[in-house]
Amino acid sequence: MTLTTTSGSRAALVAAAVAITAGAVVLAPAAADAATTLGASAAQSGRYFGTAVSAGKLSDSTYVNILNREFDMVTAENEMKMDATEPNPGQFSYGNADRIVNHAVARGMRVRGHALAWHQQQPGWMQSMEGSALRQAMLNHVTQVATHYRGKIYAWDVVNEAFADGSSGARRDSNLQRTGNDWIEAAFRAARAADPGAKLCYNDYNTDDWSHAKTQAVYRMVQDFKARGVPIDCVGLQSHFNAASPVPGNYQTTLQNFADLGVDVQITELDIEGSGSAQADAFGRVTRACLAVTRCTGITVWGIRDTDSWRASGTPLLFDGSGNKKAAYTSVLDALNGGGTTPPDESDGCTVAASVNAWNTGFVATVRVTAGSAAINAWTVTFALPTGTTVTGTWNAERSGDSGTVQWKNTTYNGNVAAGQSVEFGFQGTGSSAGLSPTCVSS
Ligand code: 9MR
Repeated sequence: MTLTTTSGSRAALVAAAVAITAGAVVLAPAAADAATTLGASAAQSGRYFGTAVSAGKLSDSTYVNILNREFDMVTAENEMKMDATEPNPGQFSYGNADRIVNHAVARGMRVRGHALAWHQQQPGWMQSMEGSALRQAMLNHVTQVATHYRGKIYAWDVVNEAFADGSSGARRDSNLQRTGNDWIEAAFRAARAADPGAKLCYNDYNTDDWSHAKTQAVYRMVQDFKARGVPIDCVGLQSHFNAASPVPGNYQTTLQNFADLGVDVQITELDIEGSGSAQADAFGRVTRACLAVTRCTGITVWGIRDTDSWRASGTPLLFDGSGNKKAAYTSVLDALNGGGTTPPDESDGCTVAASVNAWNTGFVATVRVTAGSAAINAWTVTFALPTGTTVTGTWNAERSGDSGTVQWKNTTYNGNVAAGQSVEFGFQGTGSSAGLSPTCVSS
């Protein structure tokens, strides 16, 4: 079987006999029709625009005015977490969370639930638990809280931040993880049983860059859940960005690759430290990346004014401390209204396409790297290979690894590629070539 695909972005999806979801076509409304709020402009393409909300600020009129005017989705910033909702074992406390939900529902806004199970912000009594008693307490918590809010939640962050940072690709060590590797799927099954109408999401940070081990690890878990019928509907990318962790050039690729697993993708806690046009450009890029991915269903920013932020000194939000719209706000609004330009680093750089000749025990892949609108000097192509697949040979590239996440870099003679031109390399492998989704990064 030979199958070739290309994509218009840095990555191409290559799949043998697997349907490929195309990117969304975003129709730009005529200028006269452009919506004037974040929620209304997102709604033009069927998406939502949300914010984290603190119950304690619902008496602040500036805050509430912006909330009611701009947003059509809310997330309780802290009020639905385990410590807030179950301060004592089996004794549930919903006062502050209910205030947020009631505020939203009364105004036709929807609610993202955050979060049913997490290693942080556990109540004291749970922090000291381990083993089967903790597993039972966690499942009871998921069941009780999801049942209390049954029918009122658009999407639940069922499990939050369960993977380790760094290059291990491992689960994060925690008391919940030590109850057994199946704790995440157990939480999802309990949530589905309690509220069958809510979308069930896995939510994490540092999962924005497609080449990061943590991103790959979450991708594999979602792929595995879908394959085994574990109920999962969405992946939340928190997307907390700053100078040390900027919006990656392959962000749209990451969104698309998760979406291609058959889940919705949501940007769940967006904030970008900075100011002025640099910050505005970054917010615009994130917004356009979501708009370009059909199953990226909405964006939530992690607070309203800079002064409401968990990292206020980085001024990472869309409104200043006085509630004025920042350049970042205008950039997001323009993007939602179909304006703005393609992010430069999505049209520069490289794209990758592969054709696969497969037989029952192995395959040969011929991989084509194409430079974008500018020449490139070096390229790296990453494949996340299926479990059990091993690379046995490579030509015209330098390879690291032979299974799992494998990278091919240019050799001394094929790193320089003129704008719009291509080079080819190839590899041979044993095992399955199904579902391959290579990405390309260049410099
Ligand atoms: O913004 C939240 C802050 O008020 C809390 O003190 C903090 C406690 O862990 O949690 C913050 O929200 C986090 C969210 O729940 C999960 N992703 C990271 C967010 C920022 O830390």
